[in-house]
Amino acid sequence: MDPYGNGHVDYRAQPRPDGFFADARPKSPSDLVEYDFDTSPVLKVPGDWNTQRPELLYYEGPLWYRRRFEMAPEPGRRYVLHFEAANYAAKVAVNGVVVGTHEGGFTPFSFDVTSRLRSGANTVVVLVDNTRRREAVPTVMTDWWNYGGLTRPVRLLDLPETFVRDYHVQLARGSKRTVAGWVRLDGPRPAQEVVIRIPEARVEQRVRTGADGRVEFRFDAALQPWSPDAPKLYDIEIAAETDRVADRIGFRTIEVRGTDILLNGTPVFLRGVCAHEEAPLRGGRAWSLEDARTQLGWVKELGGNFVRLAHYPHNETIVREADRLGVLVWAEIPVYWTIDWSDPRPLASARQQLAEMIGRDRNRSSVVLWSVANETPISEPRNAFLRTLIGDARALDPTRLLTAALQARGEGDTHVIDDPIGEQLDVMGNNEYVGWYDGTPEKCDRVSFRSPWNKPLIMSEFGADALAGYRGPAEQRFTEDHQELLYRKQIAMLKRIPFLRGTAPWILMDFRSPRRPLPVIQEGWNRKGLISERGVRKRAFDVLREFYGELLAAPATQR
Ligand code: GCB
Repeated sequence: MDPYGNGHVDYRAQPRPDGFFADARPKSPSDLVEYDFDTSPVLKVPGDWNTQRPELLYYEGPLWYRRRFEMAPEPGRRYVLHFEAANYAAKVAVNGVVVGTHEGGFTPFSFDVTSRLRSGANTVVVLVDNTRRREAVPTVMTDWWNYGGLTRPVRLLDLPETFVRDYHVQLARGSKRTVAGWVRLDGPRPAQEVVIRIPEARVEQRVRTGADGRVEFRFDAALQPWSPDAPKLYDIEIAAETDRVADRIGFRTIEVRGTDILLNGTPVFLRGVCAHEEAPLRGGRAWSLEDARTQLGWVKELGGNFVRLAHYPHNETIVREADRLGVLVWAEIPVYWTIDWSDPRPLASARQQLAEMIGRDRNRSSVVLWSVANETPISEPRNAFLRTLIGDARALDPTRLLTAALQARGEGDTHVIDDPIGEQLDVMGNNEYVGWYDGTPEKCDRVSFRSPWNKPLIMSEFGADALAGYRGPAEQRFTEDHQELLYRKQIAMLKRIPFLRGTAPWILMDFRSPRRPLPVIQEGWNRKGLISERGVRKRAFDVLREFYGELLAAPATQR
């Protein structure tokens, strides 16, 4: 832990060329070296630092990681150091030389370290800094824990000199049988023959990359569509001359027609719930397959077919597990609340995070919605900011639907969803807390929603805090009984919205938030979970499950 950044700036606050990146040890008894990784505390990677040591629970600042390893790099190979995420800013050195930096806490990045590795002992030093900053995305104000560190796996990839850098294999927009995509090779032999194979569908497509390493392709195939009912995945192989990669990919279409969302051409209602990336039971940032299975298992137990992975890109494991289990995903970037819209730095960061999220998950059939923002206050600079993100998302991925969690404008008991950004989106998301921040649960009996945009609406948040096990009269806030009443009233209200095509109440599980100090009840936790952080289901869980059971039984609903 290095709260004053002593490892990279000196006492005049000037950069230190001899900083901790050198991983030095005293060469003689008289040598002054005021740090020592060998005897420093040990942290597990992957994992946030906050939940690993009590003194790190609230820590926000620079922290250093060092890892030594032995290897024998082979000539003609490429070595890439790959981070699935580091929150928030990371600076990486290999054998004392800085190889790169990255900002943004929830998306992957990598550095080619081929020329830096040696035969024998190697050292990697990573400075991770989760200081909240005005110009960062998210900015200083959120309602979640600022878990710091190497929160997801880090790998050293051993690759051929020319390797498959990236690929896109999905159905062409609106088509049920035309697969459209591209492959990109990286390395000194960019022009190669590439074979795309889907053995189960008898696909073997040969293409040639150009001098830029890229090739686009299109072919027809008879493919069983992926859906929550039948999450069919196909083994795919992309075989270039010097490298081959394997993946499991599902094929489905997702479109909007009027106020309907069409999955594989059939209207679907998204029976969902929001989730933070917080580990059930053990606490801290989630990253493992077990975490993903617990969370998605709960979504399934609710009778759900949809999850909103709020408020930033979650780990790739849960998205892949959603592919496998058949759960539709809303994925979002942390453009949240109070970004400084006129500062070019947050815009650049948001664009980068959006591109990195789409780049990672573009082949996941579970992901049907990209969301560009949450509860951002309307203004011309904000609208321009979001329009830029929407333009980027459409250019990067023309196959998926775009949304954002908006906030309606109250006209008495009528809530009007007319945020100008709604016009640019395919699906409107709307967060509302009628009965919690906005009146008492009875208010739900009176409220109605309308919108000038003829588009589907997902109620992307609603809910109430309740402490698991706290019982009392239904008007007593924070009791399970109050939360239960609110869910009943909310559901009755939601059923009256003719253009409603999905619901994602806030939230699956209680999560840590420094904004929630209420003693006894909150103790640093946002208690709007349907399940406590210890896995206890609250009464509202059953209310939502009943509602989703009813929807499942309704003939027009696709499961
Ligand atoms: C919201 C936010 C969410 C908060 C939630 C709450 O509107 O989008 O991040 O945690 O309300 O509990 O207040």
